[in-house]
Amino acid sequence: MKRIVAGKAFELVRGDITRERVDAIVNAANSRLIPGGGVDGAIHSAGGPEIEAECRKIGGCGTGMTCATTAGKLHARRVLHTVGPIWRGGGHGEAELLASCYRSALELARAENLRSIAFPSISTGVYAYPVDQAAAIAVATIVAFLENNAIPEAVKMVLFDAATYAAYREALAAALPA
Ligand code: AR6
Repeated sequence: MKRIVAGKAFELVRGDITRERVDAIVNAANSRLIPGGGVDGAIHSAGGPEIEAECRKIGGCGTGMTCATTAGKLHARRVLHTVGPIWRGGGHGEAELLASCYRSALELARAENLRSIAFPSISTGVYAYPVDQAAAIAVATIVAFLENNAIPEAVKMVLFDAATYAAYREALAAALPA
């Protein structure tokens, strides 16, 4: 599913983000930037040890914030590690922190002139954020950024399973009817 927002592409696809050829691949990391499971584990195992070495040097990243490293062996220039909130019922600032993940990653991409970027569904795996709510926040934040900024020019959300893809498709259809 694809939409054009202020001349820029916003696309949802199903797949494995480690296979993307883009300027920036976003990782759903943890605040210590220590390789974990899920998409984080997949990115480190496909990207090789250089990514972990840079993560170690950085030392950590706050929730809602994004830090950049090399992309190692991935077909990308940079990995942008963003730290999603752990779902604790919704009353602990989770929505604003999740929006901040997408915004800070997009701001870093703009600052580093990274023109294409791929996101996974941040926080909806191990961190247990309800996917319908997370999808609405992700879509709204990305659309607002594309409306107000020239770079990145292409944003792709790479969604691993059918239920996650369906949630994002509904959110995008609601935000931007065809
Ligand atoms: N490509 C795209 N999406 C993927 C891939 C992949 N290769 N693998 C899994 N997903 P999660 P979180 C999806 O748990 O909830 C780690 O241990 C997955 O199906 O990876 O933000 C970190 O170190 C789900 O839809 O991230 C942190 O400790 C989505 O990616 C913690 O998990 C996010 O699931 C972060 O948890």
